[in-house]
Amino acid sequence: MPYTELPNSSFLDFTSWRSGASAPSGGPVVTNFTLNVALILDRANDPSTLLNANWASRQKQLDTLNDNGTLWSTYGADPAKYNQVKAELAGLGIKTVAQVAAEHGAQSGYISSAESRTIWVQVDQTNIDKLFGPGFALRGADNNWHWEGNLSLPDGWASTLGVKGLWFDTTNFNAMVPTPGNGTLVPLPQGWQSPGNASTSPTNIFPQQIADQYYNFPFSGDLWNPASGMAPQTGTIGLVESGVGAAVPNGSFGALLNHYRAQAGINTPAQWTSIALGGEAYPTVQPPAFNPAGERSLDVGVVTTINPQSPMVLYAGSGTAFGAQYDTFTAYQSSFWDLVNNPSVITSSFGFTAQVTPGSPFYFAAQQLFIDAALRNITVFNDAGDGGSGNQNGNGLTNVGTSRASPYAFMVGGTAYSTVQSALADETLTDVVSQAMAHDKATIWQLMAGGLTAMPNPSNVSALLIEAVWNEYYVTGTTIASKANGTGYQHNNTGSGGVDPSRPAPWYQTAFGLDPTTSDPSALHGRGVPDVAADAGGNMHYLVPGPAMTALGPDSGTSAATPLWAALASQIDTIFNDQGLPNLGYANDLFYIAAAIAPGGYNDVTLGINTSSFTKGGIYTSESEPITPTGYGYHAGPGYDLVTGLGTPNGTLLARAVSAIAHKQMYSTSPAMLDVDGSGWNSAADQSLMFQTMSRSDASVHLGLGSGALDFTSGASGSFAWTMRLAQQSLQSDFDPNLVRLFDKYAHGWVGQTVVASGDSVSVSVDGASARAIQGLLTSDFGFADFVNDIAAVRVARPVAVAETAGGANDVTAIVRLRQNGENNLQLSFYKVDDLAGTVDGKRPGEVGYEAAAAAHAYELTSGGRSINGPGYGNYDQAGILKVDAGDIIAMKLVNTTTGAHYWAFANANEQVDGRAVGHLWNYGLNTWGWEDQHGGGDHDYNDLLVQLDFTSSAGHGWLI
Ligand SMILES: [Ca+2]
Ligand SMILES: [Ca+2]
Ligand SMILES: [Ca+2]
Repeated sequence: MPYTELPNSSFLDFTSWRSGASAPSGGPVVTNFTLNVALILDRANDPSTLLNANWASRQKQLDTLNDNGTLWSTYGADPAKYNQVKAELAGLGIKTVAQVAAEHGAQSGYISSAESRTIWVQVDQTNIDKLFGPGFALRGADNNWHWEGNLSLPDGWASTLGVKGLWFDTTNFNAMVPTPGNGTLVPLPQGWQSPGNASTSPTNIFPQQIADQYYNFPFSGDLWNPASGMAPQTGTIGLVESGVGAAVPNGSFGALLNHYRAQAGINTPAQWTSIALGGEAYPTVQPPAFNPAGERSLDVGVVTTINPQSPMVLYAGSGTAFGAQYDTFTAYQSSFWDLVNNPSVITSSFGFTAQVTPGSPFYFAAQQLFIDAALRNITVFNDAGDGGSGNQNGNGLTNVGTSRASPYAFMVGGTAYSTVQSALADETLTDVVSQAMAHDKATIWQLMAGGLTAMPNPSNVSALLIEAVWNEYYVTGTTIASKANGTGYQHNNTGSGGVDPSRPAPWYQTAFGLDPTTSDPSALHGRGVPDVAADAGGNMHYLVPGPAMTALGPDSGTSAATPLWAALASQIDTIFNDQGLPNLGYANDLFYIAAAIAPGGYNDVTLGINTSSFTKGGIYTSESEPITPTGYGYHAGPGYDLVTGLGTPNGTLLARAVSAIAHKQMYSTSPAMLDVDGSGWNSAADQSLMFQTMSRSDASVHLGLGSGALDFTSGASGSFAWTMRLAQQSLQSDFDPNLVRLFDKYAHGWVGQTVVASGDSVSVSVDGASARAIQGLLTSDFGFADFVNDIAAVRVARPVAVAETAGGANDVTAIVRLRQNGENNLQLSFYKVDDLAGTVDGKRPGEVGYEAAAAAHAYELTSGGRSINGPGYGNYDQAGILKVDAGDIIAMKLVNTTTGAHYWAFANANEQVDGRAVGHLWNYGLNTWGWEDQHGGGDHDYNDLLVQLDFTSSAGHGWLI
């Protein structure tokens, strides 16, 4: 039989992309082995159009395909081709692993089906050349095999039958790097390599305390505690636990799990099951060797305490029966294709062959694996890894695990969370702590972006102070050794993160304005990793069971951050279902849109690095081996960064944001603010638009609006002019009024406003230089877009809210959140307008009779009457607007009852100063605005009364109110 060579299928293509190692050659032929191989077929149809549609459209398409029963005949393998490959395998005398197992009256732990496009087969020394071509042989020593050249397959298998992917279930194909390598030494500073991980008083608490107290998860208190009878039934979470499953050396896993839950205050039994058809086993390894059982116990501990009502399914993968070696690929497949338990969320802290060459059959296998999860509507969380910028791969470059960095999975990085108590005992935080305790404004400003909600105070020991990159590397002389475990660059001490140059940045990163580029000399572009992050050790650890599910102790790693995020996604699924929405499924784009329109949903990590690139050989020592640090890495910074992604969660604010986005995509037909075409942005409606200017110095703003223009000069923004993140954070009831008042009276620039016609072009330039709406595609659906150049940012925004209600329902209660940062007495009312220009009963804003028309259409409030009083200087209050219908356009009016002045959201209804109508409103993102309560714009701080309208949280049980 003739064979065809597969391009890019060398041993190094499977194990060692970008390693710089020479291809292995020679060595004895392995003469006695069993190897299980996955043959992976192409899909019958290309799912790109479905996957590239927005979230709601994907959900609708999947719903239709599932209802028709055609999802897998469309996007699985062509059954005829699949069966043809099986027939030809039989002709070659190659058995599937399922056949081998059946001969023993058993089932294997593998997934083989036309839907999964996978056929797991077994070969040995007698027939491996029938699969991979005449003369093919495995070579090498025990446990360290290789092959020479490329693989081949029988003619037509790749080209006609679509066998495009291959994977191996073996631990005998190992990654290679040159020894010694030729990296250029970049000497390391002595001591701690990154701040915020050195506390002598770390916080060790149960995972649900971390989720509740520090990440504000939606289900806490009675909604968390199963004994209350009020805790919602959260969905099934799948845990990838390759090989180990639920194995324990002594006792029963279930009893030990329930004992741990009781220690954590959960007095109901866990629901759990283990899927391990090929067996599960308790490994015997000595620290610091990686113990998969410890990983398992960490995952289980985090999930079962944060979501005590979520059934857990542990996936051991192929196990060890019938030649299996429980490669994590097999455990992922078990979890994605579990049609019995149907987990809606999967978490994996287990990796597989990381450095896989793009364009290889191995890359195809891994890439398509995660598309299966997206098509099964499963949300996948993968740990970014614990090896820093080098990802424990000694090629001298920065690396991420390319095989698992799917755009259809969330990659989770690691931070180190410091309470006040931990920070006070951390020598690397001395400066920031003393500045914070002295209430230094610049320091507190940065800490608030990181989620600080209480004024720093040495006696408030358990409050958040700062969250930094998780990085426990410590250098003494030329020895790199974590103080906790003595290990260095080749072990688990800092969050991995960087750029996956094997694939382009996904559209949601590009639309977010990112162009992730490796910091090593190759400067390659690609997918940024991670997407999100959470506490992974350093100054805060998770109290979880040990490897044997017995001794309670602190543990950490991105392996802890990942199940924490999975638990949050499961809570959001529960809320979505309660609000009539489907599960999140593949939802990375929703979470990037949330970051663009509702950044208060994330704590921005801005401190720390993950540098750990290296080559083998040299004068430094890591794990008793000589290495050469090469100094390439990534640092946290404002906004998205390549160590902590979008940041760590403010779970409740994030859930509110993704709920609003999901309902909007699913049910709203109202126009975006701006549309984009080849020539630029255009107004998508007749509408009143505000033009808010933020700049470091005076700026001349020129707006091109159709055939007209609007020009104005804006003053410099104050150092602490409010950001949309702070405005949204301040609209939490427990946000400290002292923080609010500390940052009062910092001016914004000028806000211009005019009515723009549908179809009019909208362009912005500042000081003669054009500005780009970098995130406009993500934000314009939600009523604003920021045009940015080197000089200034001009936010184009609507002054009104469009009621995009849950399920598109009428007659709902909209939640109103208020925070006051003005000293006068204020009163706010809401009224329904007829169009986006603010017209009421034919009266335009500022026309005679407008005030009476607006009053006639004022909404009734849950607090009684048709206006609500400001809560007082620094304070918070919450109310509801009654009888809001889907699509209502809602405008606001502010009365300063101290001065008697009335202000409108439409500048031309307000006073004029120097011939210019004064804008009194400022947009702070998703249905959030701030008022300026003084004549002429006063101090221009636009935070005298912050107002947020929330149209979806009252749906269902109202868990997000
Ligand atoms: Ca950041
Ligand atoms: Ca003011
Ligand atoms: Ca103010």
